[in-house]
Amino acid sequence: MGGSHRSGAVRGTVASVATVASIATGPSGPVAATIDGMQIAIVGLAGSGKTTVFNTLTRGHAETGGYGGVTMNIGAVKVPDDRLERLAEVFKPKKIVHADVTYVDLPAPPASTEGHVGTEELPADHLARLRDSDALLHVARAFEDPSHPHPEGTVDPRRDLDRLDLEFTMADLAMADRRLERLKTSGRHGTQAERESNEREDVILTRVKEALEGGSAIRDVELDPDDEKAIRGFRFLTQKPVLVLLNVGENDIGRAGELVAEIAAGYQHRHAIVEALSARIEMELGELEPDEAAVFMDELGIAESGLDRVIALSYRLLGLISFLTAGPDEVRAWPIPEGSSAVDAAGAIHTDLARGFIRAETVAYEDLVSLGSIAEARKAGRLRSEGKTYRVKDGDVIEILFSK
Ligand SMILES: Nc1nc2c(ncn2[C@@H]2O[C@H](COP(=O)(O)OP(=O)(O)OP(=O)(O)O)[C@@H](O)[C@H]2O)c(=O)[nH]1
Ligand SMILES: [Mg+2]
Repeated sequence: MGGSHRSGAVRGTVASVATVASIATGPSGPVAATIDGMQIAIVGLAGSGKTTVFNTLTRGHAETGGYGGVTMNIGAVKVPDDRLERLAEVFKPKKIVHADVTYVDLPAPPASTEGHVGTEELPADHLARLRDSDALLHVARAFEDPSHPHPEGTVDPRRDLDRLDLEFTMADLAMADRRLERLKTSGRHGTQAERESNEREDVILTRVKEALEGGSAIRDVELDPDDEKAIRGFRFLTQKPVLVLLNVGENDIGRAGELVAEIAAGYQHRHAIVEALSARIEMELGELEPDEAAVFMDELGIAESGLDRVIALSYRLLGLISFLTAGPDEVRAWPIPEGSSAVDAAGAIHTDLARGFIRAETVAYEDLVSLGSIAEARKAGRLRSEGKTYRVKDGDVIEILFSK
């Protein structure tokens, strides 16, 4: 036992919580990505603008316009957070570390035919990425472009959304059916505990199957936490939270709000958000220097880039909040699920901090910046001592005290 320590002391020795890997992505070359952490799959019909959105988010240069491309692109994106810059003014750290989210740009699944579920015919690595993702970013084409006619002849985002949703519904249904079939034959064997667990699974999957057959997504089925846990392993596609992104044309930015309202009215699902973005414009903005971008935005009559909003929305969709750590080495945002406790927060930094947790010294971001320093916050009684079960709030600046 080495007495009590502060989280800042070990942070220097914990190089990085995330692992970095390179993933070959075909013609567009390798894209470095953070594998750990949350992943969002960008899905949508062929030519809807998925890769353009991916490039926008990651400031990447993956090839677009393949129309039915087969390349998977993976990239990590920093979650914008002005608070880190403000804290850096106070702490003058050596570095600033943003929370990040990984986006995976997946080719459109082939259409289903009699006896074949298109989504299941995706290459194994693509399907695994899709199933492992924590949320979906569903891009639907809302832009007109005579040089790229829509294969259906008309631009109709609602129709396209439904089409892909139906593909995912069929993929989930096929999986539920297979499992129910198996439970029917082998479910009666095993120990009593196994048989009971099989029966329970049968009941939940039957509900899920009925919902899917009725055209609902699993995200709309009311499942209690135990039910959810029982089917978590299936990684159902229609259970994932979804951000619908209407990819509007450069001439339609003015009526994007109207279109969002119209589509959202017909897309009332739990864990679903509808937003609009002009992917082409955002991609071009991302390639400009900040002052050039400001001029371009002025010309287009747009007040703010939609990009930060989309990233922030995806973060919220994942149910994440950020707590902050600040010191002379680094100022950092840490993503944790909403509802996490102080000891969970400690564990997000390092397992040693969770194991030896003594207490968390916490101050709200607003208090810290208005008072100017930790010492002043302490004097003003705004620095609180919190125990293991404290429910962490977004923007809490935390230092963990722990024993080794
Ligand atoms: N005019 C216009 N064209 C766009 C916009 N977004 C994408 N495009 C164009 O539409 C075509 C398809 O865009 P991609 O981003 O490659 O679409 P995708 O969904 O990745 O396509 P696949 O991967 O082939 O399924 C490209 O030629 C893009 O330049 C937009 O907002 N406006
Ligand atoms: Mg693409």
